[in-house]
Amino acid sequence: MTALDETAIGGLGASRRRVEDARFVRGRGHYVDDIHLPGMLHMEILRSPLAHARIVSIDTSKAWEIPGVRLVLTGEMMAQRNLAWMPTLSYDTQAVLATDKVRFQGQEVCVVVADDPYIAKDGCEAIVVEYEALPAIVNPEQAAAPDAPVIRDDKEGQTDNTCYRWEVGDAAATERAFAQADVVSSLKLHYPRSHPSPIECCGSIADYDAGTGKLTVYMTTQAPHIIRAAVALVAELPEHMIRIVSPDIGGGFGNKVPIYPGYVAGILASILLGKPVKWIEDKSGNLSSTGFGRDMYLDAQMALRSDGKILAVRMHAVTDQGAFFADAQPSKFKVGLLHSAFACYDVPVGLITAEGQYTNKAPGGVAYRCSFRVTEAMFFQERMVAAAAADLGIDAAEIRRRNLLTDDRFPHRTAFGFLVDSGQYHKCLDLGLDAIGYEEFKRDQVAARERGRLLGIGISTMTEPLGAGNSREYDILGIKMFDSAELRVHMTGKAILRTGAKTQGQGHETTWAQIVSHELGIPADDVIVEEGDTDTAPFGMGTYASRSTPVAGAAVAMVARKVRAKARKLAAHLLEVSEEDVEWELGRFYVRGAPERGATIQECAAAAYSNMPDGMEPGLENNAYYDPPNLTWPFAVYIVTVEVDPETGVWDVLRVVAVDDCGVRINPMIVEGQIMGGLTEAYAMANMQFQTYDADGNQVGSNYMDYLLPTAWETPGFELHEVVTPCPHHPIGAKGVGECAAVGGPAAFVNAVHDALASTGVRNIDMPVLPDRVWQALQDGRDVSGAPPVRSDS
Ligand code: MCN
Ligand code: CUM
Repeated sequence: MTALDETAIGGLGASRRRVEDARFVRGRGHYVDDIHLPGMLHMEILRSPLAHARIVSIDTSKAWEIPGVRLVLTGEMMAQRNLAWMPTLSYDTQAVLATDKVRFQGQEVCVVVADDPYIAKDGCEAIVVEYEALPAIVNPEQAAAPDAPVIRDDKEGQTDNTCYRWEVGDAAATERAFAQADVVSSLKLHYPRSHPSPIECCGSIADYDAGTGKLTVYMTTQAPHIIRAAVALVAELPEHMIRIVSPDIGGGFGNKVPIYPGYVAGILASILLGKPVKWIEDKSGNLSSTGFGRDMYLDAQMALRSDGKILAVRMHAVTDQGAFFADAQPSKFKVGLLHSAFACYDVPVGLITAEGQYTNKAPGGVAYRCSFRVTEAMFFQERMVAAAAADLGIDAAEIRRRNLLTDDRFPHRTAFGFLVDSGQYHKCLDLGLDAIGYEEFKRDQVAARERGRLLGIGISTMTEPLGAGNSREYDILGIKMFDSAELRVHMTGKAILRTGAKTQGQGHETTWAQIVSHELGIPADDVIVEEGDTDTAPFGMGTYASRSTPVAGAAVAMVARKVRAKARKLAAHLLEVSEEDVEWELGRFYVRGAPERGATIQECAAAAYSNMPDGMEPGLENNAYYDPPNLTWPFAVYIVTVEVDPETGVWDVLRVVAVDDCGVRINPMIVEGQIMGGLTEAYAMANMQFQTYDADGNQVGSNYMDYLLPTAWETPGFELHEVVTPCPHHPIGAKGVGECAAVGGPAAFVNAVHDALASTGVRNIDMPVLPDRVWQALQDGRDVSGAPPVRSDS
């Protein structure tokens, strides 16, 4: 017997087919809405039609009269139980059901619980709410105006609409660097609101058992343990009597991290009625009230030497937070990890200032496929670099070559305090340029222009901090950010692995088993992976910010190593040698000097239950908590070519080349799937997804006729390339990847369109770069802003 073939058993590096797809592609997934409990009732939410209004009165009497209606809850009834407001993940408060005012269109005002969802909807329609309309604020500039109405007049001491101010960097050193600059390049832009819009909307079933006092909530959450802690604190229930179960999730993309009013109202309704209460959000509810990303304004300058060397950056960001500051982000950082901007470049000094404003819009700023505002950071960075190249008349690839960190610079401390672990940036860039045929395209572009055709090429190079914590710096609501895994090997060598993460489609059931396989030589098919049930899974902070591989994945490797250490003792016992004389190869221990004498991991497992040495604790299982020493820093190069039609402003994507370095790839096929998905979302944000507001605060884009999701028809093809720089501090050398393409992709598309318009003097067209905006820019030779309010007739 010799070591196993790792690829054959589905270990590290195997493009193993996704085990979850056996049920997903055959319609056998088990989502919240598939769960039917005996006696279950249904809840619907009445939402505000107005963006900003005082509530004069609420008359629910007609709803109570409808047969089948069991409960109508208003904000006032919630207030009697101290539940009208709930804490957010950013130390703010959010209305569960409105009491005093409504603060955005779509805000939750009442809920109705009934025998079926249709009766509940009828109940909502029978409620009469009298509103006294107030002026609506739909952008931070209006919010900051001296005479602006105070949106959050519920908050003691809040006299304006400012929600936070934050700053990082060295102001004095930045000033000095700007004074030395040959050229200062400026850019102003708006990263619009966008919405994760997962296929499955949010929902929950709260099931309070009055007999045992136990509350079980089945729900669509990416972070079950955080929800359990929050429910314990908000509802004042004992934590061990709360069980949160997150079954299959139909996509999360950050939308399922926050705590939504529907969950809270559903829990109270179940406690009051003593029955299970199901709430399943509809599409327009999801698109209008939950988890928006971005909505950030940038005003930036870059100090440059004439040869293209970046001397300093200054960025001022203003975030439109909507009515409640509900971002999920580490508590120290008020704009997430925006200060990861320029981490891949050699930028000696910089200053970032930021402020948030409350507006009459749904709570925004929640992460959408971005590790806490990193999407904005990288978009701003790459748009600024492109603008600087244009200002200096330097080629866009060349300016990156002159500023990207070289391999000998790692680990690199950035101007804003991060420690970037590793990378081969120049190799990635060269590979990408080569793949797209950069020089040749540039020549073609000139020739095409002479014939009146507008071709453009856009580059985006970026690194991303993935895998929060470490626990020294990262916490959410005071809970330190780490993760865990628990591994139990059964007598026959089969195993169950549980982690504190929660897959939403990323494929953890497939990939975690591969890590176990790599560490223990147990075939991946013999390892079942379970996540999402707080009664059985070990504590963890959940899946977002592409932290699962960096943190939970590391915990999987660590727990497998603990199990292997015990298996070694069992092997020594079976082989009748001392432990020091036992060697390991994949799947098997053997005697040093006598490799034919060995014990497989399965034989060790059997011995753990049937033949352990005297005095040894039986069983073969363990757990591991992993507190990462640093974030992991993947790197990517995205290059896009486009052709813009000067007559219509329509732009077509010609080619998309991606080079991703996410360290060691556990499952290359899954990694490629993640990159393709991310690029699709990047393209959608750049090209078509439009969520905005008119001057009255009416939402434009709360349905899929207006908010366009790309289908296979619109989505361009992607050409993927790989570089591997193992992460120096991760047990298997892996870095996160789940968000890279969505983070770095948008700038590549947008830079490409701007490159095509290079001769027109247009510096910026805001995303989505809609054809009418491009056309307008071409007509006027001027920038086009996409910031709200929009004309309501457009
Ligand atoms: N992986 C790998 N090798 C690596 C890195 C990752 O094989 N070096 C695999 C992982 O094992 C995992 C997948 O790739 O199966 C993504 O891993 P990771 O980068 O750790 O990201 P997470 O698992 O933490 O997923 C979160 C990330 C986020 S934050 C969003 S948003 C997003 C994304 O994943 N939402 C998704 N991708 C998604 N994909 C689907 N299908 N659905 C979502 O909701
Ligand atoms: Cu940034 S969206 Mo993901 O973190 O769930």
